[in-house]
Formats: sequence, structure tokens, C-alpha cells
Amino acid sequence: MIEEAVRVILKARFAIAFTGAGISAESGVPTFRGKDGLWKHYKPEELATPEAFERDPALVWDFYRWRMQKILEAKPNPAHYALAELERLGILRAVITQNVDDLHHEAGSENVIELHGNIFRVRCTSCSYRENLKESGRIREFVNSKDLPRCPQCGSLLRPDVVWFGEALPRTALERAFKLAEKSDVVLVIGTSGVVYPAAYIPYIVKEHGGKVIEVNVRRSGITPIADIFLRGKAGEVMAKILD
Ligand code: BJW
Ligand code: ZN
Repeated sequence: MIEEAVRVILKARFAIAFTGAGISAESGVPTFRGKDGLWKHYKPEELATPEAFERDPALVWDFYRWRMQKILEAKPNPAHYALAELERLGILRAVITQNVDDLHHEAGSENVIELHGNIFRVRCTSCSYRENLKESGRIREFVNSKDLPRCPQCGSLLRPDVVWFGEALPRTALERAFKLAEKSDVVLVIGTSGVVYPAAYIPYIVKEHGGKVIEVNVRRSGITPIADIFLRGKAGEVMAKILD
């Protein structure tokens, strides 16, 4: 199976990757669904929503501070590095990710499309204020603070610059991702349950346009029914073998 996947990838004219929380699992970043992914028994649908933030911003900020902390401690794993290497070799054209953890950039991938935002950015709930905490050097301050973060311009609550359920995805990112999917002849789908839309359309678009779907996951997902090649295993281990 791996040999077949390698053959398809090497033959590709325009390959892309579509990644989810599972690619960062081996880096120590908890996934959303599944027993290890839950935070204090809350489902993502109960925390990653504008309604949850309105009702209880302190609870939602606690969740995001916990995630920021985990992500700060995390380093890219062989799967992130493999995608960066495939891009460097001119085989992979883009990484479309649902992750907010920045690990693709850290591994050296350059053309990364973030569909669900980035956990190191915050924005004001009232005005246009935005801040990149990596650039401003205020991550530690954010993670360690117990107070609700406030906008320095208008005093309203700040929120993570990520996409919650019921919110629109960043338009240019989604349009770029769909266009890339239309012209791709191979998509490597790594570590996603493939149940959150519109992101999960990406592999379907590739398939509809005649491209091949190669999936890497420890278990079956919403994408598996259309996968041409399903590689069962941990992302880091499988991707390291592919690069071998
Ligand atoms: C490993 C591994 C290892 C583990 N190696 N693998 C069409 C149909 C049905 C519903 C909808 C639809 N269109 C829209 C909806 C509604 C909704 C939706 O999709 N709901 C479904 C859940 C039913 N979608 C939305 O609300 C979206 N917005 C929208 O559509 O807006 C419309 C609109 C338009 C115009 C104006 C206004 C509105 C927004 C979705 C936002 C999702 N946000 C989150 C949080 C982001 C911030 C944060 O990170 O905190 O995104 S939720 C969460 O799920 C996060 C993830 O990116 C996303 C996907 O999860 P992912 O990555 O797949 O993770 P897991 O945990 O589910 O899976 C991990 C996988 O890895 C598993 O398969 C494991 O087996 C595997 N694995 N270890 C390999 N070592
Ligand atoms: Zn403000």
C-alpha cells in the first residue's frame, strides 16, 4: 500500500495535503473528537461556538489558554516535516489545514492555508483590533493570566482569532483552497475525522475532478469512503515511511 501511495505521489502533477488535528497528535496536541481530545468532558461543539463565548467567556478562554499552553510545548513531528520536504522537492503545492497550531509553518511549509484561523492571534469582539501574540511577544502573559483579556483600543473582550461553529471561514482562504482542490490530481488527507464542513469538501472536490485521494489515519473517517488508498497508522510513522 505504501509503495502504491509513493508511486501515485511521485506521478502527481499537482498534489496538495489536507490536514486535521490527528497530524499534530504525535506532537502532543490533543485532538477534538475521541476520548483523549476532550477538555473537562466538554465536546468541541460546546466550547468552540460564539454562543458559548457569549454565555461564559471565562470558560472558553480557559479552554483556549489550555490549548495555547499545549501548543506552545509542541514541536512539529515527522509528518509535518515530511510535508515541508515534499513541498521543497516541488511535489506538494500547498498544505490546507484545519489546524490552528502553526506547526506546518514551524516545520518549514511555506504555502499553508489556514481554514480555521490561528490560535496565536486574537481579535477584538467590537472593533477592528487584532494582535499576533507570537509577534508581540505576549503569549506567556496571555496563557498565564487569569483575567479576561481586554482590547487595548476600546476595552471590549478579546477573542481567539479562530473559526467557531456557525461562523464563516475566512473567505479568501476558503476560495483559494477550493480552487487548488479543483486543479489537484492528488490529495493527501492526514489525521482528520472529515466531519466538519465546509473544510471536509476539499477531498470530495479533488475526487469529483478526477484526482486521487490518499488518506492517512489511525481509524476510518468521513473521508475513507472516497479514499483510493487508505494507509492505516500514525501520521508521523506513515509519512516518514513515504519519504524514505
Ligand atoms: C490520527 C492520529 C495520528 C488521531 N495519526 N491520525 C454541511 C453539512 C453538515 C454540517 C454543516 C455543513 N456546513 C456547515 C455545517 C455546520 C458546521 C459543521 O460542519 N458541523 C458538523 C460537525 C455537523 N460547520 C460550521 O459551522 C462551519 N461554519 C460554517 O459552515 O459557516 C456557515 C456560514 C456561512 C456564512 C456566514 C456565516 C456562517 C465552521 C466550522 C468551524 C470548526 N471549528 C473548529 C474549532 C477551531 C478553533 C480551534 O481549534 O479551537 O475546528 S471545531 C474543530 O473541528 C476544529 C477542527 O479544525 C475541526 C475538525 O476536526 P479534525 O481536525 O478533523 O479533528 P478530530 O479530532 O475530529 O479528528 C482527528 C482525527 O485524527 C481522527 O480521525 C483520528 O482518528 C485521527 N488521528 N491520532 C493519524 N497519530
Ligand atoms: Zn476593541
